[in-house]
Amino acid sequence: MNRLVVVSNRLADPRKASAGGLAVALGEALNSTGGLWFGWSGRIIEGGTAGEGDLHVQQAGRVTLATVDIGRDDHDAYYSVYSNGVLWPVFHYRLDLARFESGAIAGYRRVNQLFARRLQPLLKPGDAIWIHDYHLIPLAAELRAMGCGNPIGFFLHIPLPPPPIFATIPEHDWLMRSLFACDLVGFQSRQDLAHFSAYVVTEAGGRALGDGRFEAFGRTLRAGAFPIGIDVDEFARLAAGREARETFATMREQYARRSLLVGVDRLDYSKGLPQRIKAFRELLVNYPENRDSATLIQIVSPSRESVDAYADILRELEGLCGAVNGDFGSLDWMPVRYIHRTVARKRLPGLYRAARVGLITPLRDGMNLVAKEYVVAQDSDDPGVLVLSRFAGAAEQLHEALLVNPYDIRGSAEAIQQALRMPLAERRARHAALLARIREHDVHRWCGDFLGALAGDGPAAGNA
Ligand code: GDG
Repeated sequence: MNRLVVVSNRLADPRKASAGGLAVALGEALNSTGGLWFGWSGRIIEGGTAGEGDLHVQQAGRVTLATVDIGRDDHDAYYSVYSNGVLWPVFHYRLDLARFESGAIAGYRRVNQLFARRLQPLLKPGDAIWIHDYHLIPLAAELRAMGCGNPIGFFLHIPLPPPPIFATIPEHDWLMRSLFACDLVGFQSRQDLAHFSAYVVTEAGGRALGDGRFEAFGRTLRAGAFPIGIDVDEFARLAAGREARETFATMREQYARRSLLVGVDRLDYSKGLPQRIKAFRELLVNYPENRDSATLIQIVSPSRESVDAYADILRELEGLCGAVNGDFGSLDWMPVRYIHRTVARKRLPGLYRAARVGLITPLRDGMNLVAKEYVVAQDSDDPGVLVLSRFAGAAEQLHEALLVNPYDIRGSAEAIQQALRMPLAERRARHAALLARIREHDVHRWCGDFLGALAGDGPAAGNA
């Protein structure tokens, strides 16, 4: 197999277990080809020159890690304003939160050009290039403009909205045209793929040629749904480890008389956190038998704190949790334990396993890996129940979860009640079906399917 070159905004050292399943899977694919992983170094140069940044190259086993510094102004425009202030909210259907500031697009483009300029000299003929996510949509086009003829694939980790929403971005035409510089474009779900297809036909005047092939802007590419998975064996190993078992034992002891519900999310307005707290409150109101019993542990790991909308959601969440605890709590029962901190990865499976219900209710999510981790961490003989938003990409695969509309507070509370009361036989049957599908579509399959399609020997469509 040809050498693989992965490009993403951030890198992880694939040798470290804390890196998580995605980094491990990409690391394996890179390792097997002696590959190159390229991205931002994480370093911001105060007062740096626009469009400039030093390159650092280091070896991690057989994998070469190449990273670039970014100047302060470029970083603000590329990362905070355009990627996370325009693309992230619009792609998650949140036009109300988008900051369409003219000017930021220039910084976004400058950083993509800088990446292309630093990457191009490192490329060899025959390298397969795999670009990840919304920070780097124009990168393939910038590489092509420098004469790069290598196969290029792009995978979008977040949802692709339908054309009328996507077209609110002033530069939507340029973004899509840039994407057509790729040979293969991958999405998380069939719904995202359908939105891409609709855009090509209705906005770009292009054609769906069938068999995952699309023609627009004078080019042809292949596009498909490649639902990302987790590294099931790695996560099962973590679940069997000392830290996870300790966490499980502590939780079970502390909540022996109670039913635990768990939510684990990055702090983000796409994750439906206020709606989740409201649904939990509704449960306590409508089903009083859960008072002094049901306890929600909500882990919110800090994220993108420099972006204003994230500070707002944090304040709203703190207010809602405080009100539930104030209105319903007693001397020895706090209904919501809200923790705004990152929990060690080795402890997560123990927390998941101790919880009778996993509450994963984003308003919109590309996939949502926490849903899959929750299922894998369960005891098959006495598993908990997954309550999952129908608007997470994972819902296309995880039919046996209790699927909810997170905007429907009352309906979500009903589903939580159903989960808490679900008989053992039904829990086991649902869990077995979910686990089998998560295992079948794990992160290695995702990686293999995408790279197979890029090499031209696999279908361009996923098969969730
Ligand atoms: C994007 C897309 C898509 C969370 N809190 C803690 C922690 N986590 C870990 C989870 C999980 C990961 O972070 C989160 O992954 P998600 O998939 O849920 O969400 P995003 O971060 O938004 O990821 C998403 C994904 O890309 C992959 O394509 O599924 O739709 O938005 O692994 O376990 N890990 C630790 N402590 C925490 O407190 N250690």
